[in-house]
Amino acid sequence: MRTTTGINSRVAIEREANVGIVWIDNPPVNALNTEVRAGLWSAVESLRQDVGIEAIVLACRGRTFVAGADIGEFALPAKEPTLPVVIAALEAIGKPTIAVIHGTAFGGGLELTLGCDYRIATPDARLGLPEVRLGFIPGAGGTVRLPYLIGGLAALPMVVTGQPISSDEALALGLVDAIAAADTLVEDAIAFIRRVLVGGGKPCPVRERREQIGKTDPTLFEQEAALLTSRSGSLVAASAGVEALRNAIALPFDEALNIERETFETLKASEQSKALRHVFFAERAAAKVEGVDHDVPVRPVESVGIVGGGTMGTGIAMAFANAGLPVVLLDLNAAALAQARARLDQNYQASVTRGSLTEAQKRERLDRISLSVTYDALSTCDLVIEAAFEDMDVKKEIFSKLDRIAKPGAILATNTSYLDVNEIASATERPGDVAGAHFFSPANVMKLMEIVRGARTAPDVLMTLVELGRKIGKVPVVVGVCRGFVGNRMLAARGAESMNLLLEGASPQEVDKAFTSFGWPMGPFEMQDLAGLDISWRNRKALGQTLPLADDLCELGRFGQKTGRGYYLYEAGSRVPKPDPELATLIETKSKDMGIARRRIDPEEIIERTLYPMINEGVRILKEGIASRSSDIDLIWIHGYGFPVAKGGPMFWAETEGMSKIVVGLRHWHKKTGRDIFRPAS
Ligand code: T1G
Repeated sequence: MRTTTGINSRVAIEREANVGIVWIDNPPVNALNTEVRAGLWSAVESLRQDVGIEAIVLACRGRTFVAGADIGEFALPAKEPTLPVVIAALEAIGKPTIAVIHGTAFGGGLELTLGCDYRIATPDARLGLPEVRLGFIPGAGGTVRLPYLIGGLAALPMVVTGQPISSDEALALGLVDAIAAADTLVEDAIAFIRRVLVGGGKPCPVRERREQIGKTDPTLFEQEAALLTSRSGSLVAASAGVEALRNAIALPFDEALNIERETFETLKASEQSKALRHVFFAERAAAKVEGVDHDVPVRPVESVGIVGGGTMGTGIAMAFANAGLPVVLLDLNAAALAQARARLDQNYQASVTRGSLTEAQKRERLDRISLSVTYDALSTCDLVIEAAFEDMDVKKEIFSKLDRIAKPGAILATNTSYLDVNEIASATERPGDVAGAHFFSPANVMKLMEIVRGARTAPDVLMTLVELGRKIGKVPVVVGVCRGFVGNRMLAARGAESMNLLLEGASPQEVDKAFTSFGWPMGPFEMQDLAGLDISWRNRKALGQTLPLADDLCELGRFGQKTGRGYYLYEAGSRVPKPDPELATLIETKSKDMGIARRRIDPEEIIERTLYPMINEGVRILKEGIASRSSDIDLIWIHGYGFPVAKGGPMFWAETEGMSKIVVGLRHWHKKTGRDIFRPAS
């Protein structure tokens, strides 16, 4: 007979003859908050003293094993017992122990399992140390016990990239000892530990197993470490993780453990970590749509139609096909469709060449995308996304056709980047089913999905798009209707000033350098060359707007990489930007014609004059209710435009700089340039 004793509200002990099962129950993800740690510590103490108990099983209720320390508690001073203390007590319990893993054993969760002698997992479990993504290193022995168990080389990618591994991989590495089906998991764990008892029953703590770590090849380790850290961006935690592993290899166990904890504490207090934790919670907050009941039933989406076979249309098609959904790609122009087919093939082939996709996977994905020149092919789709030319009349015509052809209940979305979603919806008899689904180029890569809520968009349509976005690996953010929505509206504020900087004396490479030094993957001019200058030019012309210099470049046919010239020069077949002396002359002449005196402009001025107006626009967007939270704006800039994630997004960065500094800066540049920098032309 089994008896259960509650230790506190989060931890209980179940006794099954001579085996004690410690249950953790802290929904939703069994995070190790103070109460769980206190409960675990008491449970371990109680079972250590219990002479009737010979072995211990550690398991979790709910959907997952422990997903880590409670990130929400990090802002507060750590309370006793800390996780290292709990794990040390478990490790020293003097009886064989086994951790039972289902769902995710992440961070402190995985470290907790390393305090046990054995680990058993379900086939679909994932094990990882994602701490680096939160800006610190594991703080409860992960960088020491993991390499003890699986070797320094195998531990390296887990610590430096934060990427989890599957239970099969864990089994191959010796991180788990057995795999068991979910419905018999705990019973199998009990049977496993009873076999250990029969076989002699001595505990074998990880700290005493130095065999694998001793085999770590130092040359290979350093080579791999250099490669992985170079790919990590400027994350301090990535190189700190490597250093912690070096310590585990070279130093005595306790010494390495103490240094790990000190580094963890220092990094936890860093600005980078605060920013990354902000992003973690921002991503979860964005899934909650203001004013919409979270439990509203979503519409099933099992097939997707896309109108328009251009770059965006094909990118969006790939995003869905990659996630396993069948797609119909429509273009009325057969030649455009043939080009789309070639582009799809080329893009997938590039992944095969890079080694990220197998030939068979490429086939499978291509087979999921069928091409069509007639609208009838869309009649069975659950969702249709229009990705046609950016012109209101064109879009309205498409939506009125979709209204006639799409099945009842189908969601009709537009990928417009600027236009009024309400006006587009008015071309249908079902505005409740219409929303914006704004992807970012390249749509199969960039994670942002701006979901535009029209005045009449139905709540379940919004929730369906949010859920679907997450399913295909995007970060969906719901925004309201205005010209350019959140991202492009703020981009316009930045664009106007970056052009003025060129006219006043900065070169494109100086502006871009200031951006990359700030942490952006590329500067605004390199980005425009990549995207093509002609797109915004066409857009300006349609609106009767002009932008000095940018228009001049387009009139000269300098559209960027695609024409070999833009703000930079590109040699045939190369994507490497080179400064162009011809452009320098062109800019100087333009400055003279416009009567603008040229001067040296330093990187601080470049950053202030481009980012401050953008932040100012962000504040205005919040006041207008176009974005519901400032953290939504941060996500849009991180996942759609490459704002450095380690700075937490423009609004978070502005808070850390101090909003008053931004306002003072804006006033200063307003006075100095004589322009209304608070309301840049857009
Ligand atoms: N702490 C606090 N809350 C957490 C949490 C955590 N570690 N993980 C998830 N949540 C909340 C989340 O905010 C959301 O809340 C709900 O759980 C569901 O999450 C000492 C220092 C586990 C794979 O980094 O990767 O251990 O919004 O929507 O898609 O070395 O959450 O519903 O109110 O994401 O099923 C290391 C982070 C911590 C794991 C589940 N661990 N979490 O994904 O659901 S540091 C992590 C995840 C550490 C030690 C250190 C994912 C997930 P709400 P969700 P999901």
